[in-house]
Amino acid sequence: MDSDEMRHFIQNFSFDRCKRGSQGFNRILIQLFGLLGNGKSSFINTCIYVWEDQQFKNWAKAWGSDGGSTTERIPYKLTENITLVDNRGCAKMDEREYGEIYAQLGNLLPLGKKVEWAKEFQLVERITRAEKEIKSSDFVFPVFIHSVRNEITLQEKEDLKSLFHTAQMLTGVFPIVVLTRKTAGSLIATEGIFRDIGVDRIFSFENYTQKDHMKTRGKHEELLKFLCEVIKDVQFRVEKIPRDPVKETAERRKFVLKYVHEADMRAKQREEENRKAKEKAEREKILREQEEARRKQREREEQKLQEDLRRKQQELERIKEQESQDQKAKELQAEKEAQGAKKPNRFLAIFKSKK
Ligand SMILES: Nc1nc2c(ncn2[C@@H]2O[C@H](COP(=O)(O)OP(=O)(O)O)[C@@H](O)[C@H]2O)c(=O)[nH]1
Ligand SMILES: [Mg+2]
Repeated sequence: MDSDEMRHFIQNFSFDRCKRGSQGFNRILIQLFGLLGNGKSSFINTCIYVWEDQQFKNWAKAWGSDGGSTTERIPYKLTENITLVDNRGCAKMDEREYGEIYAQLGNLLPLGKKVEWAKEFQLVERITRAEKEIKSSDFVFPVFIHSVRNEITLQEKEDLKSLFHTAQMLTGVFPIVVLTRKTAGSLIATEGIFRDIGVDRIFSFENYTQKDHMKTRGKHEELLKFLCEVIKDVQFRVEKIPRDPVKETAERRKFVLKYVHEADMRAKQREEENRKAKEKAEREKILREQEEARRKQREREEQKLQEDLRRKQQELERIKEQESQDQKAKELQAEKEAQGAKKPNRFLAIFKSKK
């Protein structure tokens, strides 16, 4: 198909024209997901720019600190039957964030509602409250957005694998991957990682941005190809398999609520374990400090004892020295006296001679 044919194909897609009829569906929601800053909003801008063929605008409020959005799930209508859905995105991937992603992929959270609403309630409550607003006539198509600039670790690869399989279970579609910033890292290596995970449809883009929105045929065609691929996949899924959107939505809700509940329990258990570990570490620290204080006290007492001993020895040596000096003095005295007794008495000798 050339560009015009692709445009025609996209513009004219409608569930009513599918072989089995609409079966209760009336639009495709292309639900973007992925970590914050990977180019979701910019990809929406690119889609609108290519599709509407008008002046570039930052429609999806890309490059804001929180993705620029104040809305939980923001819909951008592309055609009567195709809507793109952006979201705030999360900064990390953990079980709680997965709950949010599953709720979005399951189309269980309202579209176009301000985030303030979401802040007040836990996810389970938000899902329950949104129940009446959710249209089961939406066919959710998951598209994972990843920037080639961000390398994927082995652990992240494992996490993504399970995320993608759950996405497939929830929506019936294995996610398509859109790589953004395709020249900012190794495109081949990144594609390889996603292929390992099981992704077989990968599109790569250099998004149109405020700085660089010079139109190129390559980007335009790639984007139209992407939209055609989504439509063909949706057609396949509704033509080959009989569907019951109302029942499917109820099942998705059940699955996500169960997941969120179990993830909450696991998180609480982890928090409890962390609290206990912290307490244990605190107790051990106190014991170590007490032991250290006792050791220092023993050291001080030992030092004092040594000092006393040393002083006493000195005293003893001084006494011994004194005694030995006294002894010497006595001996000297005795010697002197002994010598005095041996000398002849001079006066007695004179007296004897005169006689
Ligand atoms: N050069 C380039 N910049 C991009 C591309 N995609 C996104 N960006 C930039 O990356 C930043 C985050 O993009 P944004 O669309 O807000 O990400 P989000 O948080 O996933 O919605 C912005 O500064 C965008 O201009 C791309 O393909 N090429
Ligand atoms: Mg964003």
